[in-house]
Amino acid sequence: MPSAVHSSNLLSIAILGSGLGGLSAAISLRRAGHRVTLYERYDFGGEVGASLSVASNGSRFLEEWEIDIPSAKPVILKNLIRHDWKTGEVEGTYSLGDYRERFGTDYNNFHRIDLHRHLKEVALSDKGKGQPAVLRTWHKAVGLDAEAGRVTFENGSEATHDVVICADGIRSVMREQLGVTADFVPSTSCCYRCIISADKLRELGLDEFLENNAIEFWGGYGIEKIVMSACSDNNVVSCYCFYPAHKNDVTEDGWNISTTGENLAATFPDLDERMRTLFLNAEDIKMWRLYNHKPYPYWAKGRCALLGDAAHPMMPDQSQGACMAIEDAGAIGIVFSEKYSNFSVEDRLKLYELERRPRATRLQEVSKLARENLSERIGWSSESDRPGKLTIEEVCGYDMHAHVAELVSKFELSSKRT
Ligand SMILES: Cc1cc2nc3c(=O)[nH]c(=O)nc-3n(C[C@H](O)[C@H](O)[C@H](O)COP(=O)(O)OP(=O)(O)OC[C@H]3O[C@@H](n4cnc5c(N)ncnc54)[C@H](O)[C@@H]3O)c2cc1C
Ligand SMILES: *[C@@H]1O[C@H](CO)[C@@H](O)[C@H](O)[C@H]1NC(C)=O
Ligand SMILES: *[C@@H]1O[C@H](CO)[C@@H](O)[C@H](O)[C@H]1NC(C)=O
Ligand SMILES: *[C@@H]1O[C@H](CO)[C@@H](O)[C@H](O)[C@H]1NC(C)=O
Ligand SMILES: *[C@@H]1O[C@H](CO)[C@@H](O)[C@H](O)[C@H]1NC(C)=O
Ligand SMILES: CC(=O)N[C@H]1CO[C@H](CO)[C@@H](O)[C@@H]1O
Repeated sequence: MPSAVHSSNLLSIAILGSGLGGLSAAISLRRAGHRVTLYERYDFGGEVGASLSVASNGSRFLEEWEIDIPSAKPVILKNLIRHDWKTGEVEGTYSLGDYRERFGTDYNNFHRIDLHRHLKEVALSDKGKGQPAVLRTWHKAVGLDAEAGRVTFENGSEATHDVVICADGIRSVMREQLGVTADFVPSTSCCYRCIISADKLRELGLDEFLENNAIEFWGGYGIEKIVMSACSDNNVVSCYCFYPAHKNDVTEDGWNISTTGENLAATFPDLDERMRTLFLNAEDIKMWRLYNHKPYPYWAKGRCALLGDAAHPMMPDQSQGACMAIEDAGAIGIVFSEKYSNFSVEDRLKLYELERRPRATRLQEVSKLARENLSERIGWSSESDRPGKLTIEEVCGYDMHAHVAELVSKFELSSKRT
């Protein structure tokens, strides 16, 4: 049964794209009392992905939304570990020991597919606060009238909603429909993602990688870097392997371009032998072309706004892409809560942009800085050795509810002035 909702706040909201961003927004908006329809171009057959870490300010929203986090099978991170590139010897450990005490939640490391599956269940479930969202698969959005809130799909059908959230990923087509042209260049880095099962690792005598509850790094000063972590209740180990793009110049684009363990191992000839063994036995290996996107001039127009990678694609080097999409979803839920129901749709979306754009832009910038300098990554950067450097405190000590309220007071002042 839908729970009681103040009817003046009830809106019909479309979300275009049901990745982690779109699904999170569906959850926050149904909880805020709205009728949500998700439109997704595919049907999730053959979903792919590797590990995604969700730091406290993303996890905070998962808790706020009453997500049953254990059923998305996280590994709770306790350490960051740095290895010597060639020998694999441990060079440094940053303990996250008191993380929950300091930041209020665990530092959860999920497999993308586990988190996606669970968020989808929660968004569509009869249980939980608000009305279940409706999911329409095989609905590829191709056109958008921002003022009218009208979406056109590939087969010519249309839908009109009070609000349209465009969560259609880094290659967003809806972004262009809002008049934003992406300004981006291919990075000089590419990345392999691979996963290997715990059973396989045990067979190979590499059980040690299953016991650390850590994100483990090799390299990271310069383009080459390996980032390894376990996810899926410690049943899967996932690696991101960054290398100079010229080595094989992936030109294809997408999340599902496969390659072989031989190619992967050959890319890193002088790496720790244990990692090369892992690569040769990896079970699923994908190539990932990286791009540097400049921040977009605006996110909101009329009844529409961008969210997640569509709004702020970033380098993966601060592990904040999924977290930022979850934070966006948190913000959209706050501005569309009962508390701000006397604002127009247009103003609420502007408020969302004001809340989110500066922080996401900052994360985009510092993610780019961390691409070739591990010392810029949060966790390795707590001691302030450069003014303005991103720290764990800045990322995780951010109180969005209070910040939105503060923006609203300024927002009202500025609208009174004009
Ligand atoms: C298949 C896949 C695998 C990924 N694997 C990893 C990974 O291993 N590691 C990592 O760090 N990040 C990965 N990512 C990216 C990561 O999920 C995002 O950076 C982050 O979660 C933000 O998500 P998002 O919802 O904004 O975008 P995305 O996760 O990209 O989701 C966008 C969604 O919109 C849909 N869509 C696109 N265009 C349209 C359209 N015109 N109409 C309707 N629907 C549309 C897509 O099918 C997709 O479901 C992956 C993304 C995808 C889609
Ligand atoms: C990804 O590629 C594999 C084959 O390499 C295929 O079986 C799977 O369906 C693909 N997934 C998607 C979402 O396209
Ligand atoms: C488009 O696809 C939807 C969903 O499958 C269907 O309901 C609708 O009738 C189709 N419209 C046209 C014009 O084919
Ligand atoms: C909305 O209501 C609050 C009081 O609850 C008031 O301070 C604010 O000015 C109102 N805003 C608008 C746009 O009407
Ligand atoms: C890497 O980052 C650290 C910390 O900000 C900085 O002191 C150092 O100069 C950077 N190194 C390079 C090569 O830019
Ligand atoms: C928006 C949000 O959840 N912010 C939180 C970030 O983390 C700090 C520390 O735990 C909390 O105080 C904030 O509420």
